[in-house]
Amino acid sequence: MSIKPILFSSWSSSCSWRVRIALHLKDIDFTIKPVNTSKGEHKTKEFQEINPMKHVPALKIDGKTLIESLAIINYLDEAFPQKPFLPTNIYQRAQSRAIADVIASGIQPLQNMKVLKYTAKEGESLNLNFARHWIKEGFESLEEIVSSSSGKFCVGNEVTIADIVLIPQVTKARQFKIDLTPFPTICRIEKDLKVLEAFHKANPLRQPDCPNDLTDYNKSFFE
Ligand SMILES: N[C@@H](CCC(=O)N[C@@H](CS)C(=O)NCC(=O)O)C(=O)O
Repeated sequence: MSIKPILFSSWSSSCSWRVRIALHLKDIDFTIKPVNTSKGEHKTKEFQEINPMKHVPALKIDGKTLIESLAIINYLDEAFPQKPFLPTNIYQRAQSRAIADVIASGIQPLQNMKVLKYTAKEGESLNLNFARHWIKEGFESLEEIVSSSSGKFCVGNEVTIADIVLIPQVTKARQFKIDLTPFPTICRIEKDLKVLEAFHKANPLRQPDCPNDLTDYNKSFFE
């Protein structure tokens, strides 16, 4: 890898956050190119050439542009096999992928800004109840799944792709004001992951595009 990878990322986007965690876990030095989704920078013609889906993240690496956070994470795992994101046991590999998919396909798309704008009722800017409903339901399933798969982390005692995807989603749940007390296993795993260096570095509060006028209340979701 001759040129530093460039990550098109938005500080508070959960999907960008996943890729930042993965890059840090692999000790890859990268540059962040902030994309301000609140200002619609992901919808410009210029950005559409990078990601036709008009989503962050995207990663320029090895002379190519990659899109879709899970595909990017899997690319990184294949290109940099040290500290793998999947266990060696094939059943646990399937469990790790399943947890990542439950969040990436079953929860996050239903809280995405464009969905909440599109489903908003008259007088609302975002349909927050829609997001809350699906996050809560998703977490009920997720708690059951991780209760049987987890050791210290989501699957056994090593960090896997499931943990990479879990952390940003737990914060999103908090931002959407979901009561997390019915999900003790998820909360325990979150606590153990947050202290790891890669997770600390990838935190939205430590990103170059994190606004410097965030209130303590808004900061508290990420701490
Ligand atoms: N499946 C995609 C989803 C990406 C995605 O939804 N990104 C959000 C931020 S987390 C986004 O760019 N949303 C823009 C919008 O809703 O307009 C991935 O995993 O990369």
